[in-house]
Amino acid sequence: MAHDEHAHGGHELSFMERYVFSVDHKVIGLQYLITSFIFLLVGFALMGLMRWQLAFPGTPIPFFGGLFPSDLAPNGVMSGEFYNSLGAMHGTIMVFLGVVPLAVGAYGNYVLPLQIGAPDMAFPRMNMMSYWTYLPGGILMLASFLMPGGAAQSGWTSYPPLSIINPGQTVWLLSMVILITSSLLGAINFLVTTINMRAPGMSLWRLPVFVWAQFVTSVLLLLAFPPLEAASVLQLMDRVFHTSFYLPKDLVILGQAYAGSGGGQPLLWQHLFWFLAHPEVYVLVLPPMGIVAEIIANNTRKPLHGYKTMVFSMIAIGLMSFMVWAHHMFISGMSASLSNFFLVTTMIISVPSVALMTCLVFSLKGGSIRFNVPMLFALAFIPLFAIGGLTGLPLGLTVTDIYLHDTYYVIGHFHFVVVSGSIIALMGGTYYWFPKWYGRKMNDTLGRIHFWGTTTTMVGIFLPMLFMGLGGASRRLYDPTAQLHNLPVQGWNVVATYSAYLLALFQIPFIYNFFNSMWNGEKTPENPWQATTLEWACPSPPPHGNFEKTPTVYRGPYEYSVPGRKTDFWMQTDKN
Ligand code: HEM
Ligand SMILES: [Cu+2]
Repeated sequence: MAHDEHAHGGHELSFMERYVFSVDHKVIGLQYLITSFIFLLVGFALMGLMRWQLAFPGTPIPFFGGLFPSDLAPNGVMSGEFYNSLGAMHGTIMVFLGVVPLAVGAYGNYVLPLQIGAPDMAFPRMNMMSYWTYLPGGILMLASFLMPGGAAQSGWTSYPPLSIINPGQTVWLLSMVILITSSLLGAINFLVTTINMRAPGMSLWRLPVFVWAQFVTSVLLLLAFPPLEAASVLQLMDRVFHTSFYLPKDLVILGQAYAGSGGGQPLLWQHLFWFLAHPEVYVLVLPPMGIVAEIIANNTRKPLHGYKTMVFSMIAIGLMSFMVWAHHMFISGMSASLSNFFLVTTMIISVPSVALMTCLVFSLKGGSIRFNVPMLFALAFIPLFAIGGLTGLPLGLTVTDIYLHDTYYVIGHFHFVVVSGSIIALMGGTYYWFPKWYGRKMNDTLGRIHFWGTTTTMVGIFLPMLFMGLGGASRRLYDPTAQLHNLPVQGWNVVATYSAYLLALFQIPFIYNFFNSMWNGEKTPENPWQATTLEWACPSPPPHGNFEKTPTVYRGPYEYSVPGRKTDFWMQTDKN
């Protein structure tokens, strides 16, 4: 309270200033957390509908089928157009409204200023603006379902000329421009905060891996998003003002010559899109890796193996991620020398990625591991994410990609990365930092049920996708049984669908646990995990301004089990 008053010119904060239009990074972090969890649920629900159609094509959607307008789902049976909208919106919502805002907006916002010993972000008002552009952008994206013809239908990649046809695409593009603006505001803030706001003694080599991960991520967002923002504006012009940036001459749509077309380049969009979207993959992955590193150091009770290797690997990944984008376009038509270039850069970027994973594995060696709930998630991340990463290699090799491109193998590959990789790590992060957010612990038994249920059902969803893809099943198909070549693997679609519904059930204990523990969880002290980093050197939850007085940092982030010390952890703020 005392802090609030002097920080805000001596007046009491109203409810609105405190919880709605707050400039406090912790409140904004929690706003991002709740909002992005809700969007994740929405994205998941859309996918739940699609999964029904994939497993049992042509049969009415149970329970909900009757709720949809008859043009979208006549007699409760999903139409092809509706399927396409669900697919495009699932991908878009999960990536841009779910995982990135959760990884960066929520965890970054809450934890980064604490870990560097800062009272807040460098630009608190800009931080608030970032959230308040994200939320309307997200709502607008959802509202696009109300457009005539429904929401966008050309995948989260929105390739023209297909994307130019559908009115929902206009709203998709508008909302993307708003969301990108929000991300840029956040990225600048994170960079300036990390550079300028570190506590005395917090040199770069004393930053926790999580901070480094957020830093590299912010550089990626800052450099990769503007081209897509510009590209989206151009596509918007094609749609609304009938320019022709992406439309070739003599385009014929549904048997009719398309009046607006002429002289444009569909491939231009693909390049601009993937110039963002490949770095975006690392945006989805680096912060979760940072979380896993924090949890592993804390629960093996020993320093991370290869801290500097991890940091240099992340920087290398950051730089290289701008040189690999066209591996998504091997079969869009490019010369052999160009595709070889992108093949080679893709193989090179996998080296630092493997280095990161290797450091995490070696960090386990010789530790006396505490198998608490956050650690279970961190441990599961390693093999599951590795499946995601390694299945990417055949997609980066031109020869094998010709076969695998646009099959369910691709869907399996990147879902191992973003679901059983990123999301698993982010869930672990919730259990890990919850005591800091609310001064209470989440229930352990419910956490374990959630963990085992989630990890096993995830494998049950995504492993079948790899099998189906290897069998040749194409992605983005409304009715997989309409093609003979899909029939032999159709059974796997049923397995994946039931696993997905089970996965949904196993989120109930998590949601209950989260909200129940906010009020009824076991009370915890300031540093319940006996961790070393700065966020554990202030009260839980931290007051406005975070630290009672500016902390001084004396040592690196992971001084666990230092010989000769009474306790097995040595906080960064402890002088001796
Ligand atoms: C348990 C959770 C999830 C399940 C069961 C699931 C399932 C699916 C399925 C079945 C498709 C393929 C649709 C088709 O080919 O027609 C798909 C596409 C996609 N998913 Fe997910 N998904 C999940 C979570 C996520 C998450 C967390 C992300 C991103 C962070 C994500 C991103 C995407 C993207 C980008 C596409 C491609 C959409 C397109 O074709 O343009 N998904 N998902
Ligand atoms: Cu890529």
